[in-house]
Amino acid sequence: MINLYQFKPAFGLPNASPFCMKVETYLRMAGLPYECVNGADVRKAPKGKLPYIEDAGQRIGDSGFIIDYLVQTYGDKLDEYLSENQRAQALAIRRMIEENLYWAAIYTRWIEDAGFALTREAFFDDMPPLLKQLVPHLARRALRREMMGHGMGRHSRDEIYAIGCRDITALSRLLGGQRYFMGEQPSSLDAITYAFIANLLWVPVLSPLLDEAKKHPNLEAYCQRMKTRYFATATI
Ligand SMILES: N[C@@H](CCC(=O)N[C@@H](CS)C(=O)NCC(=O)O)C(=O)O
Repeated sequence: MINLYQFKPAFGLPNASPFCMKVETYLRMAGLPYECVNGADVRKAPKGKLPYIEDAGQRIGDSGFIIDYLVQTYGDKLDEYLSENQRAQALAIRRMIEENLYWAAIYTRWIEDAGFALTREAFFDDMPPLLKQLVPHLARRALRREMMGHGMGRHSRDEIYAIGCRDITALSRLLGGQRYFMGEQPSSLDAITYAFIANLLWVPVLSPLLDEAKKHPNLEAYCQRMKTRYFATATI
């Protein structure tokens, strides 16, 4: 059995970490049996971040390496039909989402005061009182530093939202009227696009990113399609 170590579910989503939700979505799409270990300890993760998995005595960190491992071990159930060119396009879309849009989303949840109030409640509500006072602020400070290191944190609020909104518009154009991002058939890219778009659209954190996502009805319809197809049996 594959064990998926992740944060506890929040905001009514399978996971409020899009990287954790990406791996769970992939496991469901590929039809691989798994169990979630919610509320996992980040300090025990091989790369100091969640998600990670344990399978056949191995621990693998990083959502991308996890999917590589699953493909090598259990076969490429989702992407067999993709051409080399489509694989290259999927990689470019993935990088835009994970390495750029993600940081604009982090700004809405962790740096903006209103977003931070909701994030704090969602992630840390069950901590003992003293830790609940301290840990969210330490996490916020760490993310502020990471955002500076990445470069996104050096931009103004307006610039960050302009950058993020462009990515959302691009995603809507790339999807167009297709059922899935690579066409009429799902691919592993959909585990990423679904996890990240749902984490913008279906989270109560208000921001220009949410406003932009709502302007593109194909994104909402797409998330509903993915949820119905892969999470119909889930409690969340
Ligand atoms: N490249 C990693 C990114 C994972 C990641 O950023 N995880 C965040 C949550 S979304 C995390 O664990 N943060 C906790 C920390 O940095 O202490 C992946 O693809 O899994």
